[in-house]
Amino acid sequence: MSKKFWDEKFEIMNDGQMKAFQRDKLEETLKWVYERIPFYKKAFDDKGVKPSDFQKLEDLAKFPFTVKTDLRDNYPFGLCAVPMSDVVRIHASSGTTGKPITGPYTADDLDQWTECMARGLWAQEVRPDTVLQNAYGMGLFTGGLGFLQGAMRIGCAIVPSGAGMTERQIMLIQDFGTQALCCTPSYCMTIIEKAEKMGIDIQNSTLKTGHFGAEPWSVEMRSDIERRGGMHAYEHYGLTELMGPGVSFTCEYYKIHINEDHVYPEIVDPATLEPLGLEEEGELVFTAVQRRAMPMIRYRTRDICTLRREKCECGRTLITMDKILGRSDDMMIISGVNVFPSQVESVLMEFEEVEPLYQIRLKKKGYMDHIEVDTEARKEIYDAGREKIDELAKRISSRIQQVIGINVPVNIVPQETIERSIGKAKRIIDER
Ligand code: DLL
Repeated sequence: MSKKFWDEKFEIMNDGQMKAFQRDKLEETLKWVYERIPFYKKAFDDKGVKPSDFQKLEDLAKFPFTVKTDLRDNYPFGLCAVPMSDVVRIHASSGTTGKPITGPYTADDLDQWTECMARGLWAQEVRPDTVLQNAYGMGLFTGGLGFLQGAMRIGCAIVPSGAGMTERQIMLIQDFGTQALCCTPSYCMTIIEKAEKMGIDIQNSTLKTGHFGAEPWSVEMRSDIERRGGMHAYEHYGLTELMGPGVSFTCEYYKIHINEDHVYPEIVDPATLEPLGLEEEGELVFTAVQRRAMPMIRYRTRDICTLRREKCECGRTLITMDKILGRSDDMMIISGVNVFPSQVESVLMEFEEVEPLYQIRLKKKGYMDHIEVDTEARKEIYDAGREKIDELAKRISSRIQQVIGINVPVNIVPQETIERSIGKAKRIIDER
């Protein structure tokens, strides 16, 4: 019988032992960055803290935060603590503007990351005999190689298809008997839609599991992928600054467990930066517990989330996080209401008549922001004519009003108008 946990020692470690482990490693890490990275030395000194002020986990709150602009200001390797001779890989996030964020790894960092990925995939039914198709972008993006490494460690039969060429992805699934599919959830939707159009019964294909991440997606989207794709839709979360995917993963009960022996999580109020407690919603902040090339200290992710410490039926004791609500940068304030694209997505997905495709157009009306939602309907709706289309748009709009509390015009745009994603979907079009 195969083992239940990939790494029993850490995955079911008791709270006291985990805290002691984190404390010891964080103490080393704080010292490591203070002695090696001028940026951290200055930041700690400016705040009047020394690594020796860290005695217990709560003391971490005394230390300064790190933000994305710190990485930009120190581009490319100003926050790297080791010489290039100790660096074995450099990833980077594409970044929408300006220079990318760099992610250097030592051989040991790479090994830790690989272990985190293997842990997650193992929890998601992946085994050595699994045929795993990796359709994340291969290259600088951490998704492709992160999943490759984890799957290699387990010993899967890996199909490194990379992102895009959707018809070929479908052919590979059929011909190679792919059981596990790794890609963004929006790309999985693109694959499912394409297969349905090609008349292929993807629901009854060999696919058993999906390993999705890199962008926010609603629970409703997950159910839709499971139903139409005939697979369990699991999740991975992470970011380039911390290692890439592998920060957390869902178990079979859809609880998102954080690899807290590698990344120490906190939640803070994004406005006051005061620490918040368990079960309170705020910004996720992570500190690298044992990385060596570029260990981030109290890194503000901008991701809005809630942490929970509750018993999970899977047996893992690793702390859990809720699904990411969205990025604080993607939060829109419409008529005084805070709105994330994922909330709009949840409402849209209640409607069987619409395709899981949408874009939010952010506009200015006088001094106020307002939004419109574009989505596509199922073929039957277009076939039924204008009246049916208008009636559907009205129903969705009134449901958004009911659930989110704002008035949002909904446009059912012609078929194939909304760009199909092969990676991270672009949900907001800023037309202000
Ligand atoms: O997206 C790493 C990754 C690759 C994670 C593959 C999972 C799977 P970045 O490109 O640096 O790294 O983007 C990181 O993406 O701060 C979140 O805003 C968002 N994100 C990542 N995973 C999720 C998720 C990778 N499961 C940024 N749910 C993060 C919601 C996610 N948002």
